[in-house]
Amino acid sequence: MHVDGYNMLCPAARHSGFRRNPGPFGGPVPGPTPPLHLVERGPGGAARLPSPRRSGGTIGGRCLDRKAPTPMTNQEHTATLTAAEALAKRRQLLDDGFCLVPGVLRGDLLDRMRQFSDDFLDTHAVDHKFRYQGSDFHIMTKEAWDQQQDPRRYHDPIVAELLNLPAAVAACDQLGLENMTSAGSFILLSKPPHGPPLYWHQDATYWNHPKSALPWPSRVFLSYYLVDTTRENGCLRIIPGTHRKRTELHDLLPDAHSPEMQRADETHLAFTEQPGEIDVPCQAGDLVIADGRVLHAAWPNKTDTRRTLILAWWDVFPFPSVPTWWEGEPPPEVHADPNATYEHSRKPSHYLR
Ligand SMILES: O=C(O)CCC(=O)C(=O)O
Ligand SMILES: [Fe+2]
Repeated sequence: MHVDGYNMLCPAARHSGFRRNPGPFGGPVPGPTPPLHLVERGPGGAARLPSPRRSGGTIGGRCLDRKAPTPMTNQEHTATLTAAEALAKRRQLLDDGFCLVPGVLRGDLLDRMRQFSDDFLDTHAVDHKFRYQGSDFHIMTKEAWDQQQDPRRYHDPIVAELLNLPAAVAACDQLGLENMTSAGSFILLSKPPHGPPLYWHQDATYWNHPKSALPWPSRVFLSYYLVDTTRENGCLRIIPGTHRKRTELHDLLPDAHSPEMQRADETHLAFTEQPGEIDVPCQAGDLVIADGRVLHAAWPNKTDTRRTLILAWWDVFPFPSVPTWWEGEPPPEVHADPNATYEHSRKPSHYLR
């Protein structure tokens, strides 16, 4: 992929007085983002302003693009959630494990994301094992790629543009998603025309860690479908609440994206309809924010057109931090040793009750 022309904000620039967004992404935001004060009701019903936001989310030491090639005006690109809508969406993310913010990726960048993904998919074959996901291409910022130099991954300047998308930064900020960090990559997941469904799974890999029991997310995926989605072309399905509540299905599913799951055929239980499941149809460019623990799947694509998804993982509320807007006593798990290490596990543990 492209190597030239990547304009990074280098570490030195971080200390050169360049204005950084004090919000969740910690990345630069062109133009002012109007502050939004969410008012929550305290236990006694009293309105309460959130405590001052902690400053300085980072991108994990990874620099992001200093300026987007096409300047964006906040008029066009700042999220338009009202304070009440933002609170409702935060509530939904906590209760159901996901929420949707309409119209976040728009205009020129949406067009260029479509062009980029079509060009990429037209020139890269998909391994058969990824047929249920459609594709699984990891595209990184150049800087993130330089740190890993993984030949199975790619890099392109458009990654930083997407990760820094002002409307997404503003939406996450409005929701109160604090100290978000990204590894500097997104995943290109494209269901081809007449592609199969995606099995039920949850993507959390930290079930041994006490943070997997917390009522707020530790890791979220931010998804943009580049075409409108419906059941017909393979929209997302979710079982609301399963990020925190164990169901029978949890214990019956193979680990997400494991060889066992990839070998299975479509008669496997992971492809069946489930009680409580809902469709999450999207308009192209809507932002889906989902908790990494929630059970989700996708319908098959029965149309002649590719259904492409761009998905980026973000860590949020780094353990053992408590959201500044949290009311009352935080759960006991936040008192676990923050320096302890835990083996990765995709299997829901006793922390899922
Ligand atoms: O294709 C989709 O809609 C969801 C993809 C997904 O959840 C995954 O690949 O882990
Ligand atoms: Fe997933």
